[in-house]
Parts: sequence; structure tokens; C-alpha cells
Amino acid sequence: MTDLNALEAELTQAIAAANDVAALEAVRVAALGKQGSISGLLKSMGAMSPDERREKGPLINGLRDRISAALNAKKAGLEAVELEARLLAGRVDLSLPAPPRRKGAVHPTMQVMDELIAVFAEMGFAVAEGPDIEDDWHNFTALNFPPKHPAREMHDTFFFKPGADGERRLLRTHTSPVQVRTMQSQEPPIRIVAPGRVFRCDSDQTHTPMFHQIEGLVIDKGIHMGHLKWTLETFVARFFETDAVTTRFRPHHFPFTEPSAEMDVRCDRSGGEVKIGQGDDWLEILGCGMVHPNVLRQCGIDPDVWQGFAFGLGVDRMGMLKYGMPDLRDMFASDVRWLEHYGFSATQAPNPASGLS
Ligand code: 2U9
Repeated sequence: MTDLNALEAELTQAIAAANDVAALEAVRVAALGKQGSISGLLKSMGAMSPDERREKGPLINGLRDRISAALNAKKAGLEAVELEARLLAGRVDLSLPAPPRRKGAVHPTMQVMDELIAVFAEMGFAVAEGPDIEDDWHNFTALNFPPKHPAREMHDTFFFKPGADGERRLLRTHTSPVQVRTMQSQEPPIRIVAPGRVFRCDSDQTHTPMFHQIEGLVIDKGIHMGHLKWTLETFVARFFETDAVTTRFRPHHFPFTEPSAEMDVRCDRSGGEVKIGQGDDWLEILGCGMVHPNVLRQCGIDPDVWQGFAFGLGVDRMGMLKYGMPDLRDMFASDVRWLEHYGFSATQAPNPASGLS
């Protein structure tokens, strides 16, 4: 029979020597695990005679109880020490200065929007706004879109389920309904820009389902393409802050303008970035045209008395060109690191007198 006193002394010493919870667990397994020394003694009691069991049983059980208690006490002590060490390691000195935080900044789209508005405001344009959710009439019909025009179709337009009135509302696909509403509610002459969000079911490197446009509308007597050309050339020169702007107008088609055109500016792309006002390349900037007589009539304006021109451009795309951002999707990914890199100061509002950016 094992010397119980010697075994107790050996285990007590091993418990005292254990420096961490893992070492203590090894002692517990060696004593009380399936193959442990005390477990072996407990098992041996089955083979003892009743007299021997009466004599040795209390000694073996006593040894088991004392070693179990010693293990538990040591474990509680070691856990307390480990917790204290963890708390000490994670201690925060509240008297230290706070670490630098990521700074917010004005999003480039909003910066460019403000720059565009500043340029047009200086040229006498007022800002008009309207709802994001529109009806078919303001978004399409009033703008001379034929009933089966492809731009009305599901793959371009986000339609809502028809309402109780059977009317199918939609997310506006351009800001043109703002000009329609302005013509319905105001007497000419009119000179407005309509900046805002628009929505189209499209997504790749140069298209996102939501993007920003600014459109302009001038209605007055005797308005012709010469007024349109001067206004847009002056706008481009001021926006890109250079006098060396050369433009060209290519014929185009929009349902709401006749004649219609796209305006390109001369640029240089040789160095990877686009430089406006130099080089031999052309860059498409905007669409424009004389307001179609059908649109004027739909909005309650007599085309025999009043004429007008209109234009539209993508604000995010204009930001990409001016500030060299390569992918439109990054602009709406909500990554603060991107915003820190491309963002603008909130305290320096664009101003045509002291500079736009
Ligand atoms: C009314 C009458 C006419 C607005 C116009 C464009 C040409 C145009 C596109 C440019 C890039 C939209 O962001 S884009 O995809 N727009 O080319 N927009 S004329 O014409 C109007 C608007 C309202 C009542």
C-alpha cells in the first residue's frame, strides 16, 4: 500500500510549486484524474476486505478531500493573480491626452455641388429643389418622353408598387421634374439651377444607382443657342478656374430639348490625369439644348412668346474629373480613410471671388 503521508507531502509540494492554472491542472490530473494516484487508491478499496476498508477508507477519503481543497484554494489564488495581471495590462491612464481621432471632412460631391452652385449663383441663377419621389407625369410625360421610350422601362427606373390611385410612383431619374414644377408655379423669366440626387438602376465603375446632377434652365424672350453657348463656356472656365477653355458642341438627341447637343472641352490626358484647357483630346462635360416647345406647352408656357435653354451634368463625374478620383463607387462606400484623403475643409466654403477649392 502506498505511503499516504508521503503521497500527501508530494502532492502538497507540487500544488505549492504550480505557478499558473495550467501547471495546477496537470497536478490535479496526476492526483484525481482517471489514471491519478488518489483515484487509483480509491479504486483499490473495492478489492479490500471489510476490515481493511474500514481502516484505510477514511484515510484515503481524507487524503482526497484535503488535496481537492488544496487544489481549489490554489486555483482561486492563481485566477485572482491572473485577473489582476490582465487588469493591470489593460489599465488606461485617463490623465493622458486622447489619441488623435479620424477627422470628418466635406464629401467631394458636396464640395463640387457647392462650387457649381457658387459659379451659377454669380451668373444670376437661383437654386430650386424638388422631391426625390416623383410621378410619371413630372419625370417623363411633361418632358416629352414618348409613352414607350426606353428610359421609362424597368431596367433604368426604380418604380414603386402602384398606389391606391393606380399611379406608379418612381425615384426621379433626373432633376428635370424640378424645372417642370418651377415653370408650373412661376411666371417667366426664369433662371434656375436644380441640384440633387437622382436614381437609375445601373452599377459599374462609372455608374452608381444613386448619383448627383445639376441641371439649369433659362426661360426668357428671345433666348437662342448663342446665350446657351456663352453661359456654358463661361461656366466651364470659372469652374475649372482657367481662361484657356475651348469647347465644341456635338449634335445629340434628348426628348426635352430641340436642338440638343453635348458639349466637350479640350483637354490633355497624356500624363494620366486630365488637364482642362490644353492638349488635343476632348472630354464630354454636359448635355444641353433649347427647351422643346412641347415641354413649354405642357408646363403652361406659350412657346411663341417665351424660349429657353437647358443643360444637365453629373456632379460626381465632375468631381472625379476635377479632383482625380478614379472610381465612382468609392464615392459612396462610406470609407473614412477615403474621405480623409479626398475630403475638403468644412470652414472654407467655395467662393468665386476668393477661389473655389
Ligand atoms: C426641362 C427642360 C429641359 C435638362 C437637360 C441634359 C441636357 C443632359 C445629362 C447629363 C449627364 C444627365 O447626369 S447626366 O446623365 N443631362 O444631358 N439635361 S438638357 O433639360 C431640361 C430639363 C428640364 C423642363
